[in-house]
Amino acid sequence: MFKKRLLLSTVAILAILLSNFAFAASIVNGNFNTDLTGWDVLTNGGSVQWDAGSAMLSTGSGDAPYSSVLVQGDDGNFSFNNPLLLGPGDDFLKFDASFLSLGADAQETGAGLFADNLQLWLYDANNLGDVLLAEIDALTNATSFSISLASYIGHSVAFSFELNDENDGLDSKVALDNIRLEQASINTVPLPSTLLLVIIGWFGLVRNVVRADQKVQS
Ligand SMILES: [Ca+2]
Ligand SMILES: [Ca+2]
Repeated sequence: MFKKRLLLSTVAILAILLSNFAFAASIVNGNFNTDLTGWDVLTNGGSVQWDAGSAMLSTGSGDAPYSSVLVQGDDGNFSFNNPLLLGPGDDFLKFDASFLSLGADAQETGAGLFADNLQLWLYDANNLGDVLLAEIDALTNATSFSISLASYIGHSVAFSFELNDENDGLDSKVALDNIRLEQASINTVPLPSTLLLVIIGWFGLVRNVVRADQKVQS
């Protein structure tokens, strides 16, 4: 009897542990070690290619919004076949982005008000609101970026990196790498009170089983 209760309580603890830690999402192939597996690509005058362990987005001749797009969680057509469900621990989206100029584009007049730029969009699979998480000018010197996702836990989303080719007279490219979801701090996750109570009860059952065995043996 005691052993049966012990087994049931152990199963309950495992279920609670899994329910608390199984919901964090993860970016598939965010380090682009060998290819662009896990990502969908769309281009409109630009290009997206795997290059030496990163994803290389480039603008092309003329200017076009969203000249090259790399997206995960959606195929680019908002069908959301494989959205990322953000859960506890998905506190930040972090990535590296290194920009390089491709020089003058003779098809651009340079009359535009904006430089080529990379936009990072969060698209919500359930129409709870799409969000422009970041807009990074191609002339920036920064290479590492961290975006808080605290407001979007529980949402099913797609992340879309979109390189815009503005009429600035130039073409640009950006190497994306190390795209990942990170927890704010791995040392500050409190144990839910219900889980603590179950663990305490489990130790009580173990003690009773040991005592019962000792009685049988004596
Ligand atoms: Ca261009
Ligand atoms: Ca341009």
